[in-house]
Amino acid sequence: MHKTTQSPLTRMLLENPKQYVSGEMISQQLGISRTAVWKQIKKLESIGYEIEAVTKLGYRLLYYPKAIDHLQIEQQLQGHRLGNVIHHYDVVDSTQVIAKQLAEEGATEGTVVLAEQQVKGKGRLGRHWHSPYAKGIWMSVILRPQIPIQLAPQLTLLTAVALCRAMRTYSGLEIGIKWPNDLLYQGKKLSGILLESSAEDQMLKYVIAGIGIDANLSANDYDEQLALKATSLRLLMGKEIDRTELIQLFLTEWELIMEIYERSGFRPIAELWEAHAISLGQKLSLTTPTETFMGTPLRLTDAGSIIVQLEDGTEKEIYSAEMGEVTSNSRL
Ligand code: BTX
Repeated sequence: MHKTTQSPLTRMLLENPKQYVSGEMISQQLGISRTAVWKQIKKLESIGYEIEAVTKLGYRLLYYPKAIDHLQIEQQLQGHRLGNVIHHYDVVDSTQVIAKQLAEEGATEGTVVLAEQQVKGKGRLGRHWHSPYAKGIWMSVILRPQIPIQLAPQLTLLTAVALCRAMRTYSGLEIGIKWPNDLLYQGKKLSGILLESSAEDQMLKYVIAGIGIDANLSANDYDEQLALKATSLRLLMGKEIDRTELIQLFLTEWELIMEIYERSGFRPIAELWEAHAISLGQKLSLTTPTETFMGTPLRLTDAGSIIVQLEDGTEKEIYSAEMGEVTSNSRL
């Protein structure tokens, strides 16, 4: 479970916000060597603190992460379907693995697993999900939907709709969905969704919905490669994101969208999805497990696949593909 660190060094930096505290002063007050001070600074940086070091001036605290208050979320969501049991870890391999284990042990629907850091965060198709300490929302939620396995893609789209709406409400930014489940702002990825399911007799037994949100990552938290294609809400909004509030907002929105789905089926969800989509009506490249071709995604089907218009005008149904860059911005 998560604990907040309050070392004597943290207190010194916190007591002098926005000011430089010299290495010598820290070393004298704490009775440790300058090298030991530097090592402690590095340790703080590894748990999400952002500290500027300037020769002759010393260290200045630029940012420190506020912990997620999972008890507050649990309290607020008592009686709700999602989020009234939260397991909050410090550092884990992947929240997906822990949630799967809990699901196998019979954990109820809506159980949430949160971690401050993931060292083996999972993306789709074996890709890695970068999950630095205390900077994002890295969570997995156990769902127990009573639907046949072939409808699982609908859940991914439903989750993307709920997440997109919650992030739009929180940020006021026109965040959009790129099929099937990337949330982007001006071409940069802010969030990823990974659904893993277990089935029995063609019915879903449980689904582990993994949600990664780049809430408070700074530019330094991305390597060169990722900086080209990813960004965080904090970078876009210029202020710290309250992770507790955003998680609560998302879980509430998600529950609402699930109720619409159960009451009225997938059509209203597909309409919401299309209204938030940024990949419809744009010509782009599509890479399926077997080929890459150009096409213009037109609409969602009720199975959660997408109808793409090919260059010769014919239409093709796509179940799984990576969408490339938009090559023409002429919407149909
Ligand atoms: P995806 O396969 O669509 O996206 C993975 C790709 O996204 C990577 O190859 C990389 O290019 C890029 N990427 C990696 N990390 C980040 C990041 N932090 N921000 C933006 N882009 C990134 C999407 O997979 C599904 C991700 C689900 C992550 C959650 S976190 C909680 C849960 N636990 C877990 O292990 N995975 C899920």
